Amino acid sequence: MDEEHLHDDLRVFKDRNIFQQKLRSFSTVYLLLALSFFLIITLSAVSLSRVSALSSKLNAVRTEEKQNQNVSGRDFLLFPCGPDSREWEYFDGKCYYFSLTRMSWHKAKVQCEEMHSQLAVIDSYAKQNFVMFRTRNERFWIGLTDENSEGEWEWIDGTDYKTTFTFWKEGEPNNSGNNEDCAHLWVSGQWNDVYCTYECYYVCEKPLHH
Ligand SMILES: *[C@@H]1O[C@H](CO)[C@@H](O)[C@H](O)[C@H]1NC(C)=O
Ligand SMILES: CC(=O)N[C@H]1CO[C@H](CO)[C@@H](O)[C@@H]1O
Ligand SMILES: [Ca+2]
Ligand SMILES: [Ca+2]
Repeated sequence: MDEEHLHDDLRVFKDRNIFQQKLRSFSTVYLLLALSFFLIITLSAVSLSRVSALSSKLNAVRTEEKQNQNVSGRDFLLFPCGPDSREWEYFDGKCYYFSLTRMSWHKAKVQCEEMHSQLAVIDSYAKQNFVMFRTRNERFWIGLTDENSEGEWEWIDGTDYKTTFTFWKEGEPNNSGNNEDCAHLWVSGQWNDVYCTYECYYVCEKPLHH
């Protein structure tokens, strides 16, 4: 009897021991789980803060770039035809060049073309007004000729002469000596025809490019 009781006790003890062991292994698993969870949280927090640090750095670089652009943008507002070229003046969406040297109409035409422009086509009073204010009473070639057919004036860009603004001096064009086929601004900015090999200043124009 006594021995049997002892055996029972031993069994209970064994069972409890197994239970405790199981419990211990369970808690190890839980501990590991908790640890990895904590690790994941920490890692993601670290990477999140890194990402935000990076993005704020990126933003700083971007605003710096924007500020740089602003400076050149402001220059561009002040000098739409380019801050580096004082020769080109802005008027109504275009850039104008008033030459400092004199030459024949054909040479002037080529000079304008070499600067990616053309001899000015004066197709409105506003444009005439702007150009003649700049040229004063000096003679300046414009892009108008009747070389192809006497008396049939043509703008070099194909603008229709017959339906467009004109500003001839009274009595002009007179084709003096049967040899006046190129037009220039004359006294008070009024137009005159003169022989094309005459040497005078010239006005070029080009569209406003960036
Ligand atoms: C014709 O035009 C020329 C300039 O091109 C001028 O010198 C001359 O006086 C004009 N002739 C007449 C008759 O108006
Ligand atoms: C990006 C850029 O064009 N930056 C310019 C801003 O303006 C300054 C001064 O005008 C120039 O030196 C930069 O090159
Ligand atoms: Ca003529
Ligand atoms: Ca004339």
